[in-house]
Amino acid sequence: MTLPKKDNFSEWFHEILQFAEIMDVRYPVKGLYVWFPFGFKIRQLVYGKLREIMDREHSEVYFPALIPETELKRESEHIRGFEDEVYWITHGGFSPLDVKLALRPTSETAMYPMFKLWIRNHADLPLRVYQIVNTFRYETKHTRPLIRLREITSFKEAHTAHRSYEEAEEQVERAIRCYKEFYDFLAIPYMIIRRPDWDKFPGAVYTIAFDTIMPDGRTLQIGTVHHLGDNFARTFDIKYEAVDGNHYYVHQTCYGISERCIASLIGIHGDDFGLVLPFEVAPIQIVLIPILYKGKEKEVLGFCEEVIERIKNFKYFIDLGEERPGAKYYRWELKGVPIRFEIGPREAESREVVVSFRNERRKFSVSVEEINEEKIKNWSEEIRKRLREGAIHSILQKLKFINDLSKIDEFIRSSVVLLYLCKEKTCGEEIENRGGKLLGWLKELPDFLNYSLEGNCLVCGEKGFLAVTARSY
Ligand code: A5A
Ligand code: MG
Repeated sequence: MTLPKKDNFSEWFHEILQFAEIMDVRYPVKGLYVWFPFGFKIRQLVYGKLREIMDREHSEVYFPALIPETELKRESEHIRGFEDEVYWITHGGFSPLDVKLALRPTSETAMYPMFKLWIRNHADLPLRVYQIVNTFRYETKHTRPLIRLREITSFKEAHTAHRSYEEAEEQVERAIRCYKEFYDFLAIPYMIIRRPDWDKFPGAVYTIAFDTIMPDGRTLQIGTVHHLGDNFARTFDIKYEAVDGNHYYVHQTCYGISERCIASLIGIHGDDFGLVLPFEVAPIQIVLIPILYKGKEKEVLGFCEEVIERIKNFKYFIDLGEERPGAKYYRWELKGVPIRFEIGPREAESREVVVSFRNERRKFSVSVEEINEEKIKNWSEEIRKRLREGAIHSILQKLKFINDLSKIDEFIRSSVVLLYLCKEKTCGEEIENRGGKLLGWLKELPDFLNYSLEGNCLVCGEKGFLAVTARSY
């Protein structure tokens, strides 16, 4: 059994989840998968960072997984968007329920009836909460582990309420900053794209998405931020008493990230040898491989102890197993351990360590005296920087800027296409009819692109903005 080459991305992605023990895909319900212990540790580390970021300005809550049909159906656009994806609970034992219960596809309609009770006057605002829960969507497109699930196991959803449309808009910006920090931490490059009006979240005024590009050239939406205006407030009658004594509807936002963040982490950084992880989210950060020769064990192991003393504040593992060093290298590379120390008699003698970075598979030696916490933290930063550079390099190869309508057919099916487009639906359709999906308009320019955000619409020639089309997951 060997891992398929990453060029064959779909197969590689599927196999690596099993090989590296991230997800077990053998669970007998379509679209549901099992986290292995190793995969779950990565999840814990990744979501630990997400929690750290959210906890600065949000309070964590927990709302029930079941939503009464009466609440779910109150916001008409929202339910129209989700009705074909909802799982229903109709019975308790043998008794039919008076009110059917939905398994939450997302939690607006679970939370907002309670927001009505929680929010009394302006002092209760802004309200900012989040939860990390499972949600259920009866997806009809091809399901895939970590990418399109019917039980999303790691749905981080934040919900906020504010005094005005403008304050909610300011929250949209804050949410974007949170998600930037999170994905920069993971060294995942992204485009921040405002979705077309006809493709926004059901019930939202507008939707801004984070999209990344996977190695097969398809884009993956790895997070979304929605301005809800007062749409849900009107439906759920969420009002506050202002300083002037009048009652006004709140304005809301919500934003979410799922385990797609881990799909992008694995898919974008991994290689033919397996997982490649940023140092901070690796369950094992440094592995020591002692190379033991008869008669030299004591020197080598003694020297290893000395090295361990210097890295004990990190997650390290010394592999004392019986296998050959090569077999150990292979296993820990598969698991994405970012840093490997090889320590044999020669190293013990010269008081040096052979260091190998997983991302570059390049070896160099350092003297033991140089190994300390600061050094490792520098290495960690260096690894993150290189991972991001590598990811950008491969993303740029999949992007194609087009300024001539006649060229579009050549690239629209094979590349992520950048082009100028106005906001008219007819112009968007003209492009989509040629085979790509319009993701929307770049809200800001990523640091890896160098184009003007404005130009003439390629279809009608009127004022347009830098748009992106793609084949997407
Ligand atoms: N309440 C808001 C936050 C919401 O539900 N937004 S959303 O529908 O866009 O979902 C948030 C994010 O979850 C998406 O951006 C996408 O990255 C992820 N997501 C959506 N459906 C998914 C699925 N079936 N499997 C995995 N991730 C999914
Ligand atoms: Mg959907």
